Amino acid sequence: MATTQERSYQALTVDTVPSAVERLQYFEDVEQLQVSEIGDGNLNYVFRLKETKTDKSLIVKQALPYAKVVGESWPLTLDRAKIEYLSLKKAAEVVPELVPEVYDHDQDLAYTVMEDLSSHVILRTGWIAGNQYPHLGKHIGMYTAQTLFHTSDFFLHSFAKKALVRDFLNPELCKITEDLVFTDPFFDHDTNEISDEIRPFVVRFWQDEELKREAAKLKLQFLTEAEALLHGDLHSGSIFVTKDSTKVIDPEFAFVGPIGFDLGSFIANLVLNYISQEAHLQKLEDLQAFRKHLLEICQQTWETFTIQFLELCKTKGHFTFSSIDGAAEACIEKVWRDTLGFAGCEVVRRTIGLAQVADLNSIEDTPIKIELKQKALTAGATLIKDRGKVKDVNAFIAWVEESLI
Ligand code: SR1
Ligand code: MG
Repeated sequence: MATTQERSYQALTVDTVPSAVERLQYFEDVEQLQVSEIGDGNLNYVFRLKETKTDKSLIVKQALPYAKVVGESWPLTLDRAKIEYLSLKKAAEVVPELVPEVYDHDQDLAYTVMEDLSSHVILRTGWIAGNQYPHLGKHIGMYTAQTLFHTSDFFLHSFAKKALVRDFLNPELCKITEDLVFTDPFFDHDTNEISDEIRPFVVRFWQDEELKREAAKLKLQFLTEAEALLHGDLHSGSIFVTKDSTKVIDPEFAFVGPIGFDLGSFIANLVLNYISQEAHLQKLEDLQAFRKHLLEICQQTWETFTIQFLELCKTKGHFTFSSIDGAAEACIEKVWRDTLGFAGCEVVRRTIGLAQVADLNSIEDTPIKIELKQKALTAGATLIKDRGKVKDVNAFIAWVEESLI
């Protein structure tokens, strides 16, 4: 039976969306807006509303009651629009410069009105084109340190933390990740997308029992470790960039989970781009320079995250974590291990699971694409199985340089 929310829900169209922003009184005349649907994600409608006369614009993002990437056969809760809205508001409390400004939210119609980021590009697109973003590592390190620390037990009172867990339960979207990231790609499941050319390699990959055991441990961590409020889907398609600015968008998968998951998602998508550049950048010197840049971003992300997180523990953390030598540092060591393991799962999933990445899939030369996908699968498996052996970010960078040439 349809819930009250579903009964009052209606999908917006280019004709009806102007009425959704009327109450904001942001535009001079909502009748004169130019409206286009620009969503290229897997789940939602994204409308851009522009007023030529004033040169003002806004984005209206509306959740659909099903997963757009699959169709109406995959129903999906509208609650995710509220989760995304609340999560963006929460992030804005600590890193307002790293998220889009949010102006309005309608729970029944499951839409959020926010800043238009048309001056930015999606990081995945920018990276595929070989563009460099010199401040990105610092920005993502800061975003993760600030959002994760301030929603963890290092900062929150125990009661406030439990309330946060309750407010961001998000079971349906978590289940998508539990299935698509931690389960299906490790088995011959019908959600996977595996071409005939790569199938024999993948069949051997599925026979690795140690790999499946380690992936199962990571899934259990994802299910049970309520460490901090995560973005939940921090891949390079969830980040808008210019040379100077970074904006993290789309936290509809937010829930209280293991801290390493966000960092792992980001690093995984960086690794996928690193691998794919062998096909995108033709000149060896360009390839080497761009890969060096990607690894610098990785290093800056991790170092900024750890420095800021530990500093916050010292200055704003609870007595237990600020006063006992090594207590916060031990957490960081665990987060590093988890980051590598979660990165491995995300690499595997984006290579053979549902919702793959253009970094690899846009490669036109099929034999090269297959070779690079095999490289990605091997790298993902190594990250999952050897996550405890790669001691720090420098060791990780050395491993990438050695094994992903
Ligand atoms: C059915 S949703 C597929 C994927 O899109 C989102 O970006 C998440 O990564 C999700 O797993
Ligand atoms: Mg998304």
